[in-house]
Parts: sequence; C-alpha cells; structure tokens
Amino acid sequence: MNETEPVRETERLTVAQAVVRFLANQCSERDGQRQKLFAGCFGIFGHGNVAGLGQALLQNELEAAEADRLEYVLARNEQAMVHTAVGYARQKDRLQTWACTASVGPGSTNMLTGAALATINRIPVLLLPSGTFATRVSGPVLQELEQPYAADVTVNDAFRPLSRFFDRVDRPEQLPSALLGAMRVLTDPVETGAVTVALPQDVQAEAFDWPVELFAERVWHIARPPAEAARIAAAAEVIRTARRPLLVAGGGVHYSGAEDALTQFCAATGIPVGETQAGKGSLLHGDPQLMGAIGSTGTTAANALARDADVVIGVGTRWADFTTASRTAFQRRGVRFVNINVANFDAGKQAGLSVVADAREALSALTDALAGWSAPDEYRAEQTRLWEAWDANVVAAYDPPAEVTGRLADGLLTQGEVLGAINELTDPRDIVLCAAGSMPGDLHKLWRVRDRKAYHVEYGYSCMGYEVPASLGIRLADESRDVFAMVGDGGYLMMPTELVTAVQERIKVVVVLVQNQGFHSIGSLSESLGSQRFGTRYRYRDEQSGRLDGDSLPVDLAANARSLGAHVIEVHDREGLEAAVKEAKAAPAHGGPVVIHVETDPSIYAPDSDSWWDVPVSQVSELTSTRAAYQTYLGYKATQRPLITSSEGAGHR
Ligand SMILES: Cc1ncc(C[n+]2csc(CCOP(=O)(O)OP(=O)(O)O)c2C)c(N)n1
Ligand SMILES: [Mg+2]
Repeated sequence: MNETEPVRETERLTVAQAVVRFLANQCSERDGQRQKLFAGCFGIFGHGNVAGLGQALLQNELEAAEADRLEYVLARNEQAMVHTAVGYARQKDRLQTWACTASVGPGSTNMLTGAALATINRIPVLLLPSGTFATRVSGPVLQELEQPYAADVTVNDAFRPLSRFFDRVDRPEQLPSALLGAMRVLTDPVETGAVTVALPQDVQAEAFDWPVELFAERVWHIARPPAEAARIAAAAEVIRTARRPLLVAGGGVHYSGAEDALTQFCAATGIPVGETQAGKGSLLHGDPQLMGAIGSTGTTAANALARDADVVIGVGTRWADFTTASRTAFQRRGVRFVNINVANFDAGKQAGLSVVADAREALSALTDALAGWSAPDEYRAEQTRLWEAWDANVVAAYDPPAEVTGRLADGLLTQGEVLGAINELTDPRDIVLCAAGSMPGDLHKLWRVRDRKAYHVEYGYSCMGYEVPASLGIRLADESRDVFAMVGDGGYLMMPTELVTAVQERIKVVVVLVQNQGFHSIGSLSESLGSQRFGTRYRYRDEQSGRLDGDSLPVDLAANARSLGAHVIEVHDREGLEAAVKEAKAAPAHGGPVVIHVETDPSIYAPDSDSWWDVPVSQVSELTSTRAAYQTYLGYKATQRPLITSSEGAGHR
C-alpha cells in the first residue's frame, strides 16, 4: 500500500459509545509517569441520557476489553457527583479525574454549582450534561427551556460562564474536535477547571462511522514550564534586598509537587512561610520555617510577619481575600511582591514581579540563584518566638482549661477539642476534609498537618454540602488513607445524599457531624456586623415573639444518617469522642460510611488571628448594633491597602 494513500478504517458506534470508548483511552503523563486520565464516570440517568450514555456505559461494563473499560458509579445528586469528582482530582494533584453524565434539564443544571466550584478551585472535571433534541422535531420536550428571543438557547448555556471549555455536539462530526479540546483544557495546569461537553439526547444515540484513530490511546502531557532565567535573576535581586521576607504558599505548591523544593528553599534562605487554605501542608508541622495559616483565618505568627514584611513571595496562590485579609495583611509601605505562578493571570496580582512557571521548577532555580544569601539571624529568632506564642494557643484550644470546660453544658465539647482529638488520634497520613461553616477557619488555624496530602479544605467556593460527596472521591483516590470529613449540621443537611452512594459502593469514609444547632459561623459574623445572629439558628418560630428564637428543633441527624445506612456513633463526652475515632479507624476498609455525631458549644471560639475580613456593613441603620458595627468597619477600611505599587525593577527604594 502506498503510504500517502489515506487509510479509511472506521468503526460504527453511537456518539455516546464513542465518547465512552474515547474517555477510557485517555492518559495523562507528568515527569514520565503515566496514568489513566479518567477513573470512571459518575451518572444519574433520565430520558436525556438513559438510552445514550446509559446504554453506552452498560455495553462498556458488559462487553469492553479491560483496556477500554470505564467504570460507572451511580450518584444520588448531580451537584454531589461533581464534588466527588473534584475531591478525587484534587487528591490526585489534578493528574486524574472523573466524567459526570446527567440527564436534560434539572439533572444538568444541578451540576452548575459543582462546575463553579471546580473552575474556581482550578480542578479538572469533565461534565457531560444532556441536551434537548438537536433536531427539535418533537420540542418542546419534557424539561426543555423555551426562550422566545432565541431558539438555540438551552439550560446548558448556563455552563458557559462556569466552564474553562464549552462545546455542544449537535452533529456527530463535531465530536472529535469537542473531545480533543476538552482533554487539552483538562490537562493544562493554567486553563484547567470544569470542562463541559453538552450532548443532545438524540445526538447521543445517533450512529456514525468513526475513524478508528479516535479511539487510539492518547497521552496528554502535563507541563512543567520552567521560568525564564532573566525572571529568576530579577526575582532573586528583589529578594536579596529583603530584611523581612515572607513566602505565601498556595495550592499550586501541592499540585506541582513542590513541597520538597519549598522546604529546601526555606531552609537555605531562612524565609518563613504562611499558608493559604489550599496550600496548607506545603511545609509539615514542626518545620521551623512554618508560621502556619495566613490571612483572615491565619495565625498570629504569620499575620505579624505579614504586617511588616518588605518582600512577599507568593507561590501558587491566587491571592484570595482571605489570604490578604482583604488587603489589610501587608502594611509596610513599599512592600514588594514576587509571584511564582504557572498562570500569568495570577502571577501579575498585587502588581508583583511575575515569574510565570511551574512552582517546583521555579523554586529550585530560585534556591540556586540565592545561594549564599539568607535572611538575618535575628529575623529567624523572631519567627521562633512568634510561632511558640501561637502554638501555645493551639495547645489550649485542643485541651481547653477548666475555666472553659466549666462553662460548657453537659455533654457538649468545644470545637477545638473535637479537632484536637481527631488530629491526635488519626494517622499522620489520614486526610481531614472540610468546606464551609466555622470549621474551615478553625482547621486552617489549628490543624497540624503531618503529610503533604493530608489536608483538604475546599475554600475557593466554600460550598456547604461539598464535604460528604468529596469524601468519597478522596477515598477512591487513595484507599490507603482514612478520610475524616468534618461537616456542620447546616452543611450536612444540604447534602447527606452520597452516604447512600458510599453504602452502595462500600466506600469507607468517616463523617464527623458537628451539631451546634445552626450556622455558628454566619451567626458570629452576623453578630460582629451588628445583625444580631438574625436567621442563623435552627429554632422554632416562637408563637409569642413571632421570631426564630423558640426552642431547639427535635431534629435527630444521627438517626438520619443511620436511616441512610451509615454506621453511626453518638458521642457525649471527650472519652466518647476518643473511643469513636478509634472505632472509626478500626472499621472495615470496605464497610461503608461511619458517622460520628458530636454536639459542640458554639460560644467557645478558636483563638483570634489578629486579622480582618471585609464584609460590608449597612451605612445607615435604625439599630444601634448596626451603627456601632459600621464605626468599627470604617476603622478597618482605613487600613486597607491597594497593593498596586509595581514590584518590577530591582534594587532598594
Ligand atoms: C451552599 C452554600 N450556601 C450558603 C453558604 C453561606 N454559609 C457559609 S457557612 C454557613 C453556615 C454553615 O453551617 P454549619 O454547616 O452548621 O457550620 P457552622 O457554621 O455551624 O460551623 C452558611 C449558610 C455557603 N457557604 N454555601
Ligand atoms: Mg452548625
């Protein structure tokens, strides 16, 4: 055969069958290590996908050769299945993920919150919402959106602003380019996030003669772009001028696997580290350079250093408002920023000197460029003093003194005690997980991380309900670790559904359900802003006052979890909590979910972080509480800094 003659080998499959076969054959590769890009496909079927992707996944389960297999897992809620996929992908450092298929209409739009969460946290997930008929012959079909102004709009257009890549396959011929575009974005460390390929219900079932190359194994290289030498030199020149440098470690340190490079950089230079939520665990507890959490939920140590820092090095951080304490954390005039980030978008923030590069590559290059230089000795001594003062707070929170425990009602624990007991009784490799409520802040401040992948707090979207579903994904990503999902009563009520999936799939997760009768976090925020905890307590509407300040509700979340098939342990004191953690640890590896139900007293707070978070207060009010809060607000506003001074150019100022 003539080599230039086109070979027209094709295989006749439906669009959905082609999608499944294609996904099963995608791999990712970084540093020479290769793995399947998709661990499987979560799904909930309806008329939009039951005969399309549903049929294709069935056929795959029954007939596919091992190499072409794509595992299917039935979820309970479409938002939840995206959270499960995100939990998995984050735990896998974004090298692997899941696909999610949903039916038309509500099934698909239920995934929108998950899409936003994935994109904001820069975590790859593939969403396959089903669409109404491309041919429109029998429209409007059940669950179809009709818009008089535009006949081609569907509810799936709502995915566009939330996705890093969006396509709709209205004809089979479009599928190869849609799939290849989707893979490119999923495996790009700069672009990655939610990727959406909408598949109309009729198109899913349509047959087509596919070129067989579409199904060949494909390896997507995940890049580690090195920094330009001149940028490293410029960054080093700025850092050499510093007397009080501080490094802020973000999630990019983890995704790049830059923890060792960071540890070496800090040991060589004496530069201390404050960590964001996603970056926590970049240095391990006990590292002399670790000042713990930074920002609004930070430690007094990291925040004290931030206040007076002259050069701040951001690594893999997107500089969220919690990290900068709403631009009040860095108070020194002329403070300069050096940002190492794989995304130009983030590297330029705070008018920083931008080093666009993979975190690991850039940190090693910078360590070499700074050889022989280190921060002044007295600065290191100051770090030690600040850390010891903060750590005493942690000890007191883990083991509260008698004057605190004496104030607790019978059977109630403090939240700090709960976190402390779990931290101390779990293995260093076990994973703690949280997303919303008062616990993310407390974990950020108090949790001692002893392994690089042991801390998983979703604080980009801080989505109530992420915890239970994400715990399944995390456990699926690494069965050698126990997962402890910390969830408030509010967060639990939003999305307990995937406990049932964990029962069905025999996935062992440990959910610690912290019952404090409502929204403690927003309650205390509300109080600090003069809004008197309005609408944040789970209490009866009182017949006399007409307000939500009646008795507690007779809600039994332990019984609820039990009814869903979980093994539930109810805790009534400190000893009971310790016994429960041990029992959960000893539970069988494939025995399904364990729920530890514990009641806490929300009036005992975690230690203060000497910090602020910008939440606007009413400028005028008839309430004295609001007027007082507004005066306090103005005081903080006055300390906000724009952080727009250019850090480009070397030398002293
Ligand atoms: C989906 C969603 N809705 C609303 C919020 C705003 N919010 C943040 S924390 C919180 C209360 C959480 O209550 P709970 O889970 O009981 O935790 P606690 O504050 O009591 O610790 C609310 C309503 C959110 N983060 N996510
Ligand atoms: Mg609560």
